[in-house]
Amino acid sequence: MPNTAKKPLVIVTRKLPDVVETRMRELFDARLNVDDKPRSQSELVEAVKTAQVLVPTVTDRIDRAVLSQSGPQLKLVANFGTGVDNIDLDTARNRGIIVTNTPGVLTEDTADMTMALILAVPRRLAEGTAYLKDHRNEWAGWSPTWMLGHRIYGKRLGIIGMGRIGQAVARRARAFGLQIHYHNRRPVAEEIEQELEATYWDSLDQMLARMDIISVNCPHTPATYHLLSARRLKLLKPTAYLVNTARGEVIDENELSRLVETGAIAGAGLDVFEHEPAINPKLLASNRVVALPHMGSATIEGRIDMGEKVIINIKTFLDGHAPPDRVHPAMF
Ligand code: 8YV
Repeated sequence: MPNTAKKPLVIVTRKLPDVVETRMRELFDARLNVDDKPRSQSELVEAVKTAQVLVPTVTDRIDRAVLSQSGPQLKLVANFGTGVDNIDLDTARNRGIIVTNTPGVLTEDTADMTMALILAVPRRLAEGTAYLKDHRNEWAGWSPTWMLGHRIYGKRLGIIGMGRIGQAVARRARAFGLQIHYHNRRPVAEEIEQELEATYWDSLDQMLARMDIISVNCPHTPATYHLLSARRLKLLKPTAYLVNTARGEVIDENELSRLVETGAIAGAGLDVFEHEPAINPKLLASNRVVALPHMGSATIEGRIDMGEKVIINIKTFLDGHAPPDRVHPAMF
């Protein structure tokens, strides 16, 4: 007998990898976004009025205004992404809507990109590439004193947020001879500290003032919004580099732009921005900044794994079980 049961309506806000979309079509009544045009707030409202499951991403603001108009059929918001700062978790909980995310599968890719920025900024990678492209016929060849950057071996790396990604960054950084320091809500397990030879700083202020490179790897939550405030950014050494592959909102971008422009810090490697996709023009104008368009998890393998996680969360939930990646507001 063919299965004639009506498939659940799952609305996906952005284009996902083909294999993920194909599987979603098989399992669900999947409304996809094949031309990948970001949904407006009113389109998101329309979606939550009809969908049983909504699959948003970082570019969708699933805020109170949207969620408070959801119909009673909306039971699950299965985010395609690990960060859930795009979703109002309290409103979701109050309306009995479960939220899931995709942790774990983008850890290594994001840590790779963080390491790439830790190398790229002090060693002036982007500047060197841009020089060759823009001055193809002018390069006079090697010079002992030209394009000098700074050594990272032996320097102090301060990681803010020692979760999965922070630890994966620390493992890589150790292989490059960096000394690992970190600030976290609480110290990590002793065996992890020992493995990473990591030093815990209870005081973020004190850590900031003593590091050569700072890497932001914590989620954006109300508690971490502008954690690197104007006051704290001023604590950085003038020789320090700042790398952010987490969320732009953790740093006061205006103040950072000012410090970079005036040379009050040595440089920044940024994959995320406070008002994405807008970027403070001072950052883009500076040679001291390597800027990337939010590419931390941008590998085809990572995005397929994220899609697979979304499907497992939806399927498990629809089958009446607890989805593996349920997000509780208290987690953040
Ligand atoms: C994702 C990310 O690509 O998962 C996250 O939290 O920052 C990114 O790497 C994006 O969020 C997709 O929603």
